[in-house]
Amino acid sequence: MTATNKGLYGVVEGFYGRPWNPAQRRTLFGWLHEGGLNAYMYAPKDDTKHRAVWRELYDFQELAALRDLVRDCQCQGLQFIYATAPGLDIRFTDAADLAALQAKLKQVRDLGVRHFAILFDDISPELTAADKQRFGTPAAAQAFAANEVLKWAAGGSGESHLLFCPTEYCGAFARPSVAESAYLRTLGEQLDPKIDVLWTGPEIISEVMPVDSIRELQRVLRRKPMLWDNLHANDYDMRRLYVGPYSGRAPELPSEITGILSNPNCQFEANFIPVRTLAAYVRDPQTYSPRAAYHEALAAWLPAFKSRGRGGALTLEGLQLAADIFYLPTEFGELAERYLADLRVILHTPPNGWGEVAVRFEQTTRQIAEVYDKATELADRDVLYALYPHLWEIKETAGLLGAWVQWRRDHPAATEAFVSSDFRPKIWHGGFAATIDRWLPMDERGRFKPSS
Ligand code: GDL
Repeated sequence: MTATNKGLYGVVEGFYGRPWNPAQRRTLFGWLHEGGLNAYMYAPKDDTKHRAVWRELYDFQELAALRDLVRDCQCQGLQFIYATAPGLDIRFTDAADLAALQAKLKQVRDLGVRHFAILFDDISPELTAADKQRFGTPAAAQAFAANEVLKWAAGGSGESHLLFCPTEYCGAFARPSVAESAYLRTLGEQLDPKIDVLWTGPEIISEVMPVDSIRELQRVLRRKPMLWDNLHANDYDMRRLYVGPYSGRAPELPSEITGILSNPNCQFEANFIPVRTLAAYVRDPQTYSPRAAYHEALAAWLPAFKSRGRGGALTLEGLQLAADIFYLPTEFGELAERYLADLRVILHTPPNGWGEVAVRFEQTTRQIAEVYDKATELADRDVLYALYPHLWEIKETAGLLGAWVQWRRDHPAATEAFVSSDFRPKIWHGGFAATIDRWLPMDERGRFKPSS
């Protein structure tokens, strides 16, 4: 039996920003099906009816669109999980609010959905005076609402399933710690044991998911958690993109959890490798190798880069170079690592000591520019547009580095700094956040100190 037989494994559309469109979701369902994954959770933060105005019912047209989505999902043999996020302003003692929640879920239940989720992430868990009087704590109030939802979701038939996202949804949020959190303990005691609890790991973005930390959580929650995995999420910094492999999750992890829902890049088309490698991990966690799965996925992704131009298609090596640059939140792929290592040598050595390093560095610099040029000729414009700002940025950066290396070669004894009209102050990496980065830079240990 594979891990997938035992739980829900797939993707949660759970990021901030523009939700995916129906065609993108259909493509996703194909990827999930092909990889042997089995679940999709609908939870786009900025779909107003999911969160901001969760009480509002779907109109006729919206329901028709949702019906199509559920059908497309289920046709691929996947579980469609519908999530609602009422936490911003729900009043737990208000019968009208509970009725609104029930009516909304009934609309979706009538479309054939049997898997639901209620999310309380990213809210301030303050209770109203009335809620406080009745429930005492946010955990008790949320558990009450979730237990009610579980009953409604079952309808008459008794067949349904509920996921719950807590407000303390990662180790870093648990107060004072996972083991001692009164909030998590109350959930463990009061949530119906059939309800699955979502967890993002030690952090919101967890590079690793230590099995011991999951076992500790199980004891408090009195159940195995389900992972909401933000490894490839990029909504928190739109300058980043993550096309590296699923990694940092041990072979023993699947037996300690009830599933994994990956919340990946906002740019849908960038998620081919994240989804494919997640599938490889889930199929066989024992033999899973992130780098091997990554190479397999790169080769499988290459056909999406067919060219319409005369410059010829992107090569596998070119694709790998770009993907190694946009790899994982705290890791570069090997070609990017090598490029950066070469750059450090070049920055800190006089040109007469560069040797082969500079030859290799300049070749890679040219390759980066070429990747951008070839990408602009892509037949699939959706793939291009998903990657565009990122490819532009590396092309421009390579341009700067190429110009600097040339200048350094031509001025080996220079004491003054390199200045180029191609890179003007306030235009090159200008703007609000970049200005703050310069005034209050963060060092490698996370310390902020004003620059002089
Ligand atoms: C979060 C949000 C999620 C967001 C992610 C990455 C959860 C449970 N909630 O905190 O919507 O996409 O971080 O920024 O992860």
